[in-house]
Amino acid sequence: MLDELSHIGRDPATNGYIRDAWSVSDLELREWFRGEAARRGLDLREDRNGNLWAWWGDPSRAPGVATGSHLDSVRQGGAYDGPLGVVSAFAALDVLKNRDFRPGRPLGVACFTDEEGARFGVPCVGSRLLTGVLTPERALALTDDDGDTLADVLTRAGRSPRALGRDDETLGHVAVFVELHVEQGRGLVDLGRPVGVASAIRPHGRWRFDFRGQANHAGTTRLEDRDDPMLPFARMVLAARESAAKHGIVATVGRTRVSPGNANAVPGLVSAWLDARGAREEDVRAAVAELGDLAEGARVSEESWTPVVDFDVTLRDRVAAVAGSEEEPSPVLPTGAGHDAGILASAGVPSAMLFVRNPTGVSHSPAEHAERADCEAGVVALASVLEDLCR
Ligand code: HGY
Ligand code: MN
Ligand code: MN
Repeated sequence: MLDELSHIGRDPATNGYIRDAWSVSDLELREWFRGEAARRGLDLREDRNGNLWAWWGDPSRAPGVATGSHLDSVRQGGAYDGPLGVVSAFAALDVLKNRDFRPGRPLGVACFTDEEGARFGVPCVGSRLLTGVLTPERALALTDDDGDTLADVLTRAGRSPRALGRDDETLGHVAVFVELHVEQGRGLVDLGRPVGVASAIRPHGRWRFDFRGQANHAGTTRLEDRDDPMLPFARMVLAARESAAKHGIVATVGRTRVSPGNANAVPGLVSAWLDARGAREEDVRAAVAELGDLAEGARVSEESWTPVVDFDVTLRDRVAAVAGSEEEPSPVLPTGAGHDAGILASAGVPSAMLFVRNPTGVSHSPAEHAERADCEAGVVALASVLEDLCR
């Protein structure tokens, strides 16, 4: 299945993936999902927010066990972040069907829309709308670099923008959610283990900084006459690294937009997005506040915030014992990466995550990789976890 997906949205120059939400590639990936569900005779539903659910059994009769992830990617992302969880979900169902397993409760495969927020800037749009932590009004007004709003894009994709919103009926279908994901870090490779279980998702957020100046000629404007926004922007980037080190967090500026972007002119506006994450919310907030103070005159707006997620301990330990063994449970480790499972957990849906070893730990890069044997170990572990939860 990973091979079947490998050509969709791949940039031949880099082997990186560009799979923006609701792009042609995303629509192709959604068609692939529908085909896989149909091949297995699963009952496919697209919920009001565009998330896909493929059920074995009817969750409206009794809440079921759902497993899955996302298919969209960051720009120039890797092949595993997201798709590994969706592919492993279908593969785990195949393992159970081949064992003539009859689930005691409905078993579903989920594919959340727009997890990365690569196009509209907010991560986990599908799960945040589903759980109500993102309002339809805010979501529909989100705008991409071409000036298209999510409302425009949904309409073009044949969806109704007015349908968006918290979806208690769909939430009610999910008694427990398990997301398998390639590890985005070196925890498992350093432990020498193929599969792990998430203990927590560290708090993290995204802030937009707008530095305004005065556009002017690069050759004829004296230095003392300049109001160049590139300078406070540059100071903020360097200060972000210092502040992160001081507060024991991580801070990244990976996206900027210089307007109008002439090589021979002082820019009028520099926008920069700060991604800051840490073990403790107060450390992240303190670092961002410092940067806001330093960037006086800049407009700073919080684009998304995800509080700490501590996964349900009983479920976590049950999953670790089943994914590993009673004698040697799978290792339990935190992550600095956000996931739909974290959004569901924060909304009160018992959730767990399985990680599959990433030999280099590299992610959000074409270099992201997972060994086939580890991917298969992940499927076997997920199948055992689903079997246990479906009793
Ligand atoms: O950015 C994240 O933490 C996740 O990969 N969406
Ligand atoms: Mn990601
Ligand atoms: Mn992901």
